[in-house]
Amino acid sequence: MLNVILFGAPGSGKGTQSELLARHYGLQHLSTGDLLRAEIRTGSELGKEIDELISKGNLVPDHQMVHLIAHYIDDLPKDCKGVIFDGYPRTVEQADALTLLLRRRGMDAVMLELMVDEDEIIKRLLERGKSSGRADDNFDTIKKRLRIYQEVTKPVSAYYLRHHNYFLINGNYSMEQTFEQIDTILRLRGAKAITESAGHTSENK
Ligand code: B4P
Repeated sequence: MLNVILFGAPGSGKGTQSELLARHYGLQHLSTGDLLRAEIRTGSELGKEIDELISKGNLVPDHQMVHLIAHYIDDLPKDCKGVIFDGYPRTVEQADALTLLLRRRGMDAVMLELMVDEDEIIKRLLERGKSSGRADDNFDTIKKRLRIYQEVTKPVSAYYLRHHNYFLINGNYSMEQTFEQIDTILRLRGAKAITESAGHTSENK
C-alpha cells in the first residue's frame, strides 16, 4: 500500500493536490477538514462543538481526531491501494497515533510537505473565501491558523524527517507544476499511475 501524508500550512494546497493524486494513483482520499465540515452540516451536538473550534481557527482535540482516523483505517476496503492523508496528522500526538495504527497493519506512510510563502497563502485563502462560504477564510482567522500551524503542527515534519520518510515540495508553483514534483517523487518510490481506458483500469509501467 502507498500511504501519503500531504502536509503543509493552511491553504498550501493539500486538498488540491490530494484530489489530483487520488485520481492519478487510484488512492483513497481522507480529508479530515472535509470530514469535520460534513459533521457540522449534520447539525449534531458534536458538529456544533467542531464548528465553534474550526470557525475560530482552532484545532479539533487530538482524542476526537484519533478516534475518527482509527475508524477510517478499520473500514478501508480490502482492495485499497493506499490512502492520502490530507490534513492529518496536525500534532505530534496525532502522528504517534497514526504510526501505531498503520504499524499494527504492517504499513507505514511517506510525508510530502508543501512549502508555500505566507503572502501567497494569504492571497489564496482570501480568494477561496470569496466563494467557499468557510467561516475560517478571513484575514484574522487565517493569521491565527498560520500561527497555530507554526507552533503546534510544523514540528510534525521533523518527526517524519527523523524516520527518513519525508520529502519537501515547493508549492509556490502552479497546481500542475506542484503535482509534477509530487508525481516524480512517488514514481521514484515505485508508485504506479492508473489510466482509465475503454471502461477498464490498467497500470502504467
Ligand atoms: P483543511 O480543510 O484541512 O484545509 P486547509 O488547511 O484550509 O487548506 P488546504 O491546504 O487543503 O488548501 P487548498 O488545497 O484548499 O482544514 C480546515 C480546519 O479543519 C483546520 O483549521 C482545523 O480546525 C480542522 N482540522 C482538520 N484536520 C484536523 C486535524 N487533523 N486535527 C485538528 N483539527 C483539524 O488550497 C487553498 C486555495 O488555494 C484553494 O482555493 C486552491 O484552489 C488554491 N490553490 C491550491 N494550490 C494552488 C496553486 N498551486 N496555485 C494557485 N492556487 C492554488
